[in-house]
Amino acid sequence: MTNEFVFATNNTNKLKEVWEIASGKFKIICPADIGHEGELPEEQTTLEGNALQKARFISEKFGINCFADDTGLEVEALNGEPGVYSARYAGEGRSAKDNINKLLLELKDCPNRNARFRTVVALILDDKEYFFEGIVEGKITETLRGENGFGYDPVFVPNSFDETFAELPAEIKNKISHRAMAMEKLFYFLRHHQE
Ligand code: ITT
Repeated sequence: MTNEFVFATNNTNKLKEVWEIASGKFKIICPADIGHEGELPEEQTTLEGNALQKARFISEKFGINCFADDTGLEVEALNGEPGVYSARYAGEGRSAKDNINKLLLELKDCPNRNARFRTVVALILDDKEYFFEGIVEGKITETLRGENGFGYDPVFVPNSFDETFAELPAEIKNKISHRAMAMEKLFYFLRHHQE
């Protein structure tokens, strides 16, 4: 089996993380590398649905195997929100800072800061579909801390750590994160498939 795969994402931060997680195991390329420019559709109401829609879009357009990741921040006190709507929590086209500010406002004076990141990876391999999930539990801080990472990383402290994902070095995030868990399952599956 080839060890080159297309990761159907337009998020360069995700791509960099997956390069690091996959290093030495698989060569990961992105839609632009095979000539796709522009948005990937994600119009579903679940992480599974969106991951599958992005993977199918590239797989059908180019007739290739590929995988996609959809990720959400699920906050206990907000009944799992923003979840699948994490990217546009503060509204369509708003920045990560806007999303974080809305989150901190919603949680103002709320003692329950429990939250988790959940990543669902959808893989299309020889016309079959497979899913892999990764979850990291943690807490939402009161203020933004750190410059590393992206998205909600400055306000998320994974359990067993004192630092946010944006304060931790990338090597640590990429060992313990939701994305690392889901990708390790994907790469394990790919290594053992058709053995
Ligand atoms: P693609 O669909 O092109 O892969 P995206 O940025 O739209 O990229 P998602 O829909 O999966 O990706 O992301 C949902 C939101 O969650 C978005 O606001 C991200 O910034 C945020 N997010 C995803 N992974 C994250 C991580 O590891 N740390 C912090 N925030 C993250």
